[in-house]
Amino acid sequence: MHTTLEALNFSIIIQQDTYTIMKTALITGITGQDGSFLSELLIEKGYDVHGTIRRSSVDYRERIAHLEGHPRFHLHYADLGDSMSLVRVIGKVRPDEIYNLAAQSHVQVSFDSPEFTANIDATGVLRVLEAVRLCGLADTCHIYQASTSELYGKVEEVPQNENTPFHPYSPYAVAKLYGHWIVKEYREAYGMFCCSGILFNHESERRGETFVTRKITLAAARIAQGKQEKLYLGNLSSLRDWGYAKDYVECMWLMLQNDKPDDFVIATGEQHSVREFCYHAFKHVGIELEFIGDGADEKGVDKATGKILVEVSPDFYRPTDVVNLWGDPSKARKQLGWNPQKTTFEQLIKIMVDADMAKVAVEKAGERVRTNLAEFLERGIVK
Ligand code: NAP
Ligand code: F7E
Repeated sequence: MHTTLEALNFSIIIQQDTYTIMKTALITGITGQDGSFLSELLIEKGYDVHGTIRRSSVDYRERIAHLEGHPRFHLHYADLGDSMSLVRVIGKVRPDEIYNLAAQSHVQVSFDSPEFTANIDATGVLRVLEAVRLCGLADTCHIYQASTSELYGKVEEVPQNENTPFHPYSPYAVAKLYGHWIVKEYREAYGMFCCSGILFNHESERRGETFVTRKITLAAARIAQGKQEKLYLGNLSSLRDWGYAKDYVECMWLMLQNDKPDDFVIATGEQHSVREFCYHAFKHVGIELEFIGDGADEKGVDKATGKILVEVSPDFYRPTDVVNLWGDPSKARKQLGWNPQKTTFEQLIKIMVDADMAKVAVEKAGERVRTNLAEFLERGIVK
């Protein structure tokens, strides 16, 4: 079959007698933590980057504000719950690569909004795959699906690798399991180049403020600067394999450059508890915590002053909680040449705490009110 460059949607940039073929990528969920880092990476690699956004009553898109106006950065309205919007955008952009990062990504929230979560995180993936087929791109477009370590849920093996059985343990994980399997199905049924990255928790200074790591680093910064009294958390013994989001988006890209589509575990290979994360975050702002007591009575006490700074609130307990995630990234290291240990656990905490110390230092009174409200909403105190 004869394929023209135009049909492949390639653009050529000619610069001082050299030329490069510019690829086009479409990122769903571009406003999120990963979407923002991935946009930066792809722009740096010379891609034309398109992303989908949703209409919001607040127009400021904090994580990508610095990219808006860049000549190779474009935004389009689309929603994973709306097939027509996806067909329209994919048909218009005709991407070489799609990174499907859009999702209702909060596990706790999935217990409150299970149907919405299923519609976006499960059926939404199917909508993207079908849109690619309908637009005639099934043979050319490489697709990345944001799968998750939550699929292992009530874990059946430690550490977890690509062959570990799944046991999803929240509405979020059950929805993501559908997404994972439908990607595999389209790969086998239609020969499409689609891959799932089974990513373990990855964090950053851009992480949403109600995920546990960011909640801790913000609280440590506020407590250190006298702007917050106490931090309330749920299960302190929960274990996670936490990496740096900036390192993980690199692996998403590597998967789509591979010679065959496949699924990969992306993790650091190191495990820590919520308690440990807390200890190191506070230590970085000059407060040494000592944890005393058990379960809901456990407290984090400032060793120097005896003040209780961390308390457990059962409001943050989940109906079913995933408590033992630990990934084995050997396959990604060997086959993709990815380095799982680029940013260490302590370096990650330092990056996050330093950013939050700077943010809190210039925080205005109004911004604090917003934070407190977010905390109350998460604890179910304000309905
Ligand atoms: P995030 O910060 O919560 O970003 C989620 C993105 O999805 C946002 O851009 C959000 O848009 C968008 N979105 C939500 N509902 C949508 C809808 N109905 N239609 C279109 N877009 C929608 O999440 P993240 O941490 O960057 O994670 C990216 C992806 O990886 C998600 O699929 C997540 O489930 C998965 N994942 C994350 C981790 C992790 O540790 N971060 C680990 C494994 C897998 P708005 O800004 O408009 O809300
Ligand atoms: O919880 C415990 C909580 O909300 C981590 C998402 O990106 O990673 C993320 O999901 C652990 C859980 O992340 C609080 O019970 C204790 O055991 O930070 P989290 P998550 O649920 O692991 C996966 C891989 C994804 O795919 C998701 O999209 O920490 N925990 N106390 C708490 N969690 C929160 N949020 N708040 C607390 O106060």
